[in-house]
Amino acid sequence: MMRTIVGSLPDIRCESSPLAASHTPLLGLLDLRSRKRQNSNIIALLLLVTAPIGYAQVIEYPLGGNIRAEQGTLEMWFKLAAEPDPSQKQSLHYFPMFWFKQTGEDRPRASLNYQTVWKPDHFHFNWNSTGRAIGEFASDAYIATAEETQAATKADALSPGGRYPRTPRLKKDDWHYLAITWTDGLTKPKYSMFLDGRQVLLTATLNAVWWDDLDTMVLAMLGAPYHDNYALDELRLSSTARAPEEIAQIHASGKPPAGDMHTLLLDHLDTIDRQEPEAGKPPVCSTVAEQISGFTGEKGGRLNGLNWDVTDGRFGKAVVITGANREHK
Ligand SMILES: [Ca+2]
Repeated sequence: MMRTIVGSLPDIRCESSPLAASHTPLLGLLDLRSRKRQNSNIIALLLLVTAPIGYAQVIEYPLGGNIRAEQGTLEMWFKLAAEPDPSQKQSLHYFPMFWFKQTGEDRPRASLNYQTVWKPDHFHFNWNSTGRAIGEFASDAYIATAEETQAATKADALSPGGRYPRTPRLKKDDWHYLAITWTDGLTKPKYSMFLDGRQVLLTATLNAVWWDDLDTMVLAMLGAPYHDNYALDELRLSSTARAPEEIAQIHASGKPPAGDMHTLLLDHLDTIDRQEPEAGKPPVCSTVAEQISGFTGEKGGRLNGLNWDVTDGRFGKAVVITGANREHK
């Protein structure tokens, strides 16, 4: 018997994902208070990057039919529940926000991470591109300090004449608009990142190809034990690398990205669908996208486990990925 409930119901619960309950012990290696430990911190960070233990794919979108390997744009609005705090010298945040992952592989092909590992009062956003064999970061990280007037270190590439703007500052509880574009995706991807309509990472050429078999790959929004909450809204995947001018215009318009001839996937995250395949089987929840390939019958992003909620979005409703593993509360 099939039953479908459509609505934004904060209390609906769905089939559990295989979430690992334990957190990585590597976190214990990090000591943010000691500059002398910086090198070992970096080594530990790299280990973290290549050992995604305990991360849960809270929202999964199939990539087949929904992304173009050669070039494209990923856009989303997001809202963080925490921000760097200079008074919390021992605070540590290192979390992947989303990744492209080949089913059956341990490591993601590419991921966007935010972290305060290097300095507790700085956000570092970095794009980690693993590819088939090697791991690499996309040039430098985008860094947003807690205080816009705060002095930055040379290592942060933010000294006078540095390459990257320090604004927009990322504030907790504020919605921010992220856009990532790529071209040459089958050879050496050229990657750019924009925040709130402004380019914050200059175009970087990477050696690692992110794709293999798109039909067995997913785009996954991630949660982990002790993960900060973050909310996701208005996800769009496009078949072209949208121009910086268009991205700025979209942000300035005050409207969500809309479907057009280049749109492959568009999910407002306004509606959750719950289906109960048959009695005794756990229900399956998904978002209901405005546009999705539907090759395998999907309605939108599949929602796994318990670590999500419906919340007020930048536009309409949104889905918030919650850090605590509710099954273990
Ligand atoms: Ca929405």
